[in-house]
Amino acid sequence: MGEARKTSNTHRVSRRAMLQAGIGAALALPTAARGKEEDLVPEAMRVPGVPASPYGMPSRFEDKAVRLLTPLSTISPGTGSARTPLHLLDGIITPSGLHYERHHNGVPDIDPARHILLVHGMVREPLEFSMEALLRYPRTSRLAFLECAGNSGANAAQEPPQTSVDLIHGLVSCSEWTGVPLKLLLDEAAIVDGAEWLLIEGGDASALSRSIPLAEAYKYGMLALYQNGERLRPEQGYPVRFFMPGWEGSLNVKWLRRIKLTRQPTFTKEETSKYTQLQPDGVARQFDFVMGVKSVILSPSVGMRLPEKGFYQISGLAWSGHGRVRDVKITTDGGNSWSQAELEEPVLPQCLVRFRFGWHWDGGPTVLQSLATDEGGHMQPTHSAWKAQYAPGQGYHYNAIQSWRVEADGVVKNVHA
Ligand SMILES: Nc1nc2c(c(=O)[nH]1)N[C@H]1C(S)=C(S)[C@@H](COP(=O)(O)O)O[C@H]1N2
Ligand SMILES: [Mo]
Repeated sequence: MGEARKTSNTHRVSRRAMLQAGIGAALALPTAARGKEEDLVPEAMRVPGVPASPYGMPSRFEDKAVRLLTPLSTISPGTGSARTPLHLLDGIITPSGLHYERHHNGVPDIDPARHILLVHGMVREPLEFSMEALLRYPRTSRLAFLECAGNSGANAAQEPPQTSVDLIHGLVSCSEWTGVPLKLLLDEAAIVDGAEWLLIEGGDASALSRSIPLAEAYKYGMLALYQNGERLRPEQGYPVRFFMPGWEGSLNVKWLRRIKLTRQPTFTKEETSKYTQLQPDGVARQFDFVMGVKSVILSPSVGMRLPEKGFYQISGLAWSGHGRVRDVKITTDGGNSWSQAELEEPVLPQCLVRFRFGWHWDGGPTVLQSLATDEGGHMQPTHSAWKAQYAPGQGYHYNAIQSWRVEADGVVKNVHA
C-alpha cells in the first residue's frame, strides 16, 4: 500500500468527503493502476453481452440472497415456511421472489380461469366472482408489510438463538399490494343487519380460515391481485388473497375462495388451536389481530463479525401494525445513552421503514439495541417485560427490543438484555 500512488484528485476528494461524513478512516485503497488507459479497459467492455431475456433474474454472484427454508412437517412436505434474507437486502421493498412464505398445506396450483370467489352468508345477494370479473373492478395500491404472528418467536426461548437475524426475524416482508377494496364486493352483495364478522377461507388443502370483524375489514380489507406490479406469486396466494394491512399474517388468507358474513366469529382451528396467546393466569388472548411496533438492527447482527474497530453504518427495519413508525432510538452502549436513528423516506403506515445510524466502534465489547415507537405511542417492551405478559412457551407476537452483543473480537451474539 505504501508504494501505491494516489492518481487522481477525485480520489482525494472522496476520501475527504468520507472523513467529513464521520467514517473516520476511508475504506477505499489508493489505486495501484498504471500504464496506458486502454490496458485498463475491463474484459466486459471487449465482448458483446448476452441478449435481453423474457424475465430477469438476479446476478449469479448474488446467489446467497435466497429464502431460508424451514419445513415444519415430514408428513406433509408442503407445510412450513421460508424466511426472507433480510440482512442481504436494503431499502424497504422485498423482491417478490424473496417474500417470506408460510403454508399450512403447500402451495396449490390454481388456474385463474376456473377459480371462483364466493361472497355469501348474511347478505341479501350471495355472489360468485370469477377472476375475470374481479379484475374489472376498480383497484387501489398500497405499500405494506406482512408479518407472521410467529415471527421472532425464537427469541421467546430462555436461551437466545445464535442463528441468524433472518432465521429469527425473517417472517416479515414488504410489498406494494394492488387489489379491489373489499367494501365494493360487500356493498354489491348487500350486508344484512346483524352481520358483525366475516369468515375468510382459503382454497388450499389446509382450507385455512379466519374470522375477522366486519367493521375493520370493510374499511381496510383488500382483495389483492398484484404484488410489486405483477400478478401475485403462487406462494403469495395467486390468483387472489385477502390483505389486511398491519394485521397478523394468518388473516391474510391466500388462494381466497370464500367470504361468509356471520353474526359471530366462527372459531376456526386457526383461532383456537393456533394463533392465540396463553397468559400467565391460564387465559388465552384471542383475536389479537394487530402486529405490534417492532424494530431490528440487521447490520450488524448475530452471526456477523466486525473485522476491525472503526466506522459502521447500523442499519435495520422498523414497523408497526398500528400505523406509522414515529421514531427509532439506538443505543450502542447497552442502554446508557440513546440517539435518534435517521428514518429514511417514505415513512408509511403499516409499512417497513429503513433506519440508519452512523457508529464508531472503539473495539470494546458493547450491546447494540434499537427501540421503535409508533405514532400511537406504542413502544417496544424489553425482553423481560414482554415475557411477563405470557405463559412460558408462548411465542406469538414477539416484539421486544432486540439486543446484539458485540464481543471484543467483533463477533456479534444474540443476548436477552
Ligand atoms: N389459504 C392460506 N392462507 C394463508 C396461509 C395458508 O397456509 N393458507 N398461511 C397464513 C399465514 S400463517 C401467513 S403468516 C401468511 C403468509 O403469507 P405469505 O406466504 O405470502 O408470506 O399467509 C396466511 N394465509
Ligand atoms: Mo403465520
